[in-house]
Amino acid sequence: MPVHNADITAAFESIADLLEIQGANPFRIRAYRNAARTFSELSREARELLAAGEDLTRLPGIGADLAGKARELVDTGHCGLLDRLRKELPPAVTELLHIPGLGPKRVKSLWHDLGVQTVEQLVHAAAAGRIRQLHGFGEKTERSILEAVLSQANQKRRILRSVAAQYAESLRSVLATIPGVKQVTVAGSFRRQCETVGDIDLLASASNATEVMQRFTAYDEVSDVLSAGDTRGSVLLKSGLQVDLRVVDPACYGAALLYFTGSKAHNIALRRLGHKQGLKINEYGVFQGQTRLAGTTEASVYESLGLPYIPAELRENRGEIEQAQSGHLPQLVVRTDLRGDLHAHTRDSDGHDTLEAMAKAAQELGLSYLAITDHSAYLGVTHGLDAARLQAQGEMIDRLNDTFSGFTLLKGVEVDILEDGSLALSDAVLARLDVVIASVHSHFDLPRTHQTERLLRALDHPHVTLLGHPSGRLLGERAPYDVDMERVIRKAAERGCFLELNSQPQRLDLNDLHCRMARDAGVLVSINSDAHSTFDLANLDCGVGQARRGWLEKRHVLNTRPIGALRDMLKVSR
Ligand code: DGT
Ligand code: CA
Ligand code: CA
Ligand code: ZN
Repeated sequence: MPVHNADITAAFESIADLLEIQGANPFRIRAYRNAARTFSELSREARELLAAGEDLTRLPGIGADLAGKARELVDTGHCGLLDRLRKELPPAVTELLHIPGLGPKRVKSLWHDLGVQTVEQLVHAAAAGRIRQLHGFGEKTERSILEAVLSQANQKRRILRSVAAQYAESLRSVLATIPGVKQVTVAGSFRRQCETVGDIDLLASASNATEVMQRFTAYDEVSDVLSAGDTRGSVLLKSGLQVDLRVVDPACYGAALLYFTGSKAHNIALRRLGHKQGLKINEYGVFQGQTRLAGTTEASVYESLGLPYIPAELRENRGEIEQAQSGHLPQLVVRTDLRGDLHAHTRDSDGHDTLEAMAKAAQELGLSYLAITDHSAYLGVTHGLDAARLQAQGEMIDRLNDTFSGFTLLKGVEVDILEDGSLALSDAVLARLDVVIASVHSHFDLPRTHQTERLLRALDHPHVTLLGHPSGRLLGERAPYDVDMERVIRKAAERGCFLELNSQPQRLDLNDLHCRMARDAGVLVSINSDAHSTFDLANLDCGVGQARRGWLEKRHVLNTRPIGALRDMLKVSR
């Protein structure tokens, strides 16, 4: 059974949680959390890296001990430490951790002080008013815990697309190699490049559906078979992820793919359009009376409705059908349109690799420029650069640039926006750089007006080129800060500066709707990796997916410009 990065992440998170419940050393706990983060954001599978003889200690925050544990997981599917920790604690205690608002500290206290081990006992304790008596809880917390338990009971968990991708791709390739199978596609929200997915929808075309279904339910990562018919089935993987499979006749593949790609709103709008033309559309094809007009390919279905092919990322019923009818669908940006990347870190701050290594990796990905934007000195935790170290880094970049042909390192910084909207480095220092990314890394929960003014003030700074990760959200972890994004975008338009689409899978910030707002306001978006190691440059693929959901074309994206044009635009912006 292949071990995925998501499994390693989950194991390290569990270790951190269990250690915290036990009251272990905070540094040790933090090390496991950081390691979990590293594996969750890794663009290649750890097992592939190991198979290729790569050293996992090269990854951010991974020392010899953690690398050893990751290897143990890849080799055996188990981690001795985790197994031992689980034996030391009552198993249900860890389930309490999945309740929003209950971190390891609180779980520890519930268990030690009230003997609460299960969700059921938790509900009883809350109902009896015993939780509010615990140190650090209170009546309000007690009530919100109870509400969280009740609402969680009827809510499905969504997972990051990048995590689902690891499972989807393995399963897809297993199914694709079964004799008789012609095509297998991951459909649903996954294909529409949504940032998170509720489940994975697989569609296969095959003459021997029954056999395909048998192999699917017997797949070695399946923990539960929820349903299994001749042509459709649903399973739960050991990771908790649900996978739906539908097997259809090759002649219906296009119609079925369209149907299972969704979105539901897009499907309904298409069906309504067909209805007006006297056509019936379903997952088997397009019908006029008894005659089947189309259905083998998606394009044939659209064509029968008088429409051009609509890319999956646009299928949200957000105006794409009208634009298709009038011949104004956007020509969405593709990964190969990107000429460079304007946000990357090195060892000089919190990155893991050297300038040389980052430059080499960027060239190998076909990029012709990379902006080095280490953190400013304000945040002590990230070993930020002050004016002197920035100057030294700039000299190093000049020397390296002399050795490249057809590739340029740009000098930059990711400067902190302070609470009042001023920046952590002086104008004189910023003026010497090619790219200045201004980002919020503190005071996330200011009131809306204050937060908005703060960002507007930062953008007023004449040397700022880009607003970094504009909403500050971390998917599944931290909500966006409360800010009037329309005003921020208008300000960027006035100033002639740009917005970042941060491509880290957990950020994807700007979101799709804000990308479209930027487009409409004439503000160019820069699709940036925010790489903290050479591996992370591959984040750009995720960013391009999000940009496509935001209707961005090549011309709307700053870093599709060749270096000469880019330099001109960077100058105009400041
Ligand atoms: P998810 O799984 O929540 O991330 O989102 P989807 O879009 O993948 O939704 P899912 O898995 O429930 O269904 C996959 C696709 O199947 C969906 O995008 C459209 C299609 N579909 C499902 N239920 C219906 C329905 O009731 N009516 C129509 N027209 N299409 C449906
Ligand atoms: Ca789905
Ligand atoms: Ca589904
Ligand atoms: Zn950064």
